[in-house]
Amino acid sequence: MSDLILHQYTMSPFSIKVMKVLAHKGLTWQAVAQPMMAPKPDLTPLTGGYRRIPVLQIGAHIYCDTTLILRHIERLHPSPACTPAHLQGAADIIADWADHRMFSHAAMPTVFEALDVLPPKFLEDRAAMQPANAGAGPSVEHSVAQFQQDCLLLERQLAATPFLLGDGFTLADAAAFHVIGFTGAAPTMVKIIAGLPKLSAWVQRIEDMGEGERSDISPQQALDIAREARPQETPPVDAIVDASLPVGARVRIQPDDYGQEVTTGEIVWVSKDELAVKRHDETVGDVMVHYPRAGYVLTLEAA
Ligand SMILES: N[C@@H](CCC(=O)N[C@@H](CS)C(=O)NCC(=O)O)C(=O)O
Repeated sequence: MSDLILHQYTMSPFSIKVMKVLAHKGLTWQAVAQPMMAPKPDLTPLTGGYRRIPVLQIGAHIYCDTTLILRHIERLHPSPACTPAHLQGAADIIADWADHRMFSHAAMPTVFEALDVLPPKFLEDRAAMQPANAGAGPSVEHSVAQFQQDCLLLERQLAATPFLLGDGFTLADAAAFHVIGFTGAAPTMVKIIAGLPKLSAWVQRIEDMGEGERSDISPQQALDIAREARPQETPPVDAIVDASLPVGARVRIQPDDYGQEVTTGEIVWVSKDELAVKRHDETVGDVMVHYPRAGYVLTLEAA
């Protein structure tokens, strides 16, 4: 039985990003179905507030955000590598573009065209995830036009190489694919992709990869696993001393883009790109929650 537990839901594009890497590595993993909308009473005991999906659980360790989830899976299962070392920086930069820029162009038009397959109140739930000063944002028409431009960039690269960074699948493909795959319920977006032959063939290649060796467990089983495990507090070899985030201090962690629910915990260790905090929850006991530093506002609480 694998100890990788992915909290996800079927229509979650960011979960697909992780699943494609699990497939590439041929890994066995367990899926827990979480709700598409808040509240998430079987998730927040683990995260302490963070509501976004997916979340990776390994015993009493909780990993938030796909950037960190995939980095951690790579540490645990380095072979086969998701991305060759000489392409890692480029893949990270493309993934950041896909996760933020391309996703922001795809999200609104897709959701508006797929409303009949989404739960009632979905729009209210997603509107509440935006920061108060977010404003109305661009029109649907503008977002579609920008998504088309994004697809042209991908088509140009895929005319030269079968995958975005050459002959093999990398993180760049996982990230771009999850956005493209998400638009599959929206006829306007499907038409854009269908008009681009190299992109369409690449979509099919990645769909054919599957999702690794998946089995499903219940949210309660996942909570039981966390409660019965103990977090390992030994810092990793790349832990650093950072005067702005001292070990033992209490810190508030908040996404800087959307879904800004706050997690609070005691700092156990920090590295240049990750933070691990300890929390106690009455349902699951002691857990350690891990965040990437990129994309998160970290604020020390007054002592
Ligand atoms: N930066 C985050 C973004 C995750 C994200 O936006 N996930 C979507 C689902 S695919 C989400 O959480 N939507 C709101 C929700 O599920 O409550 C990551 O890479 O994990």
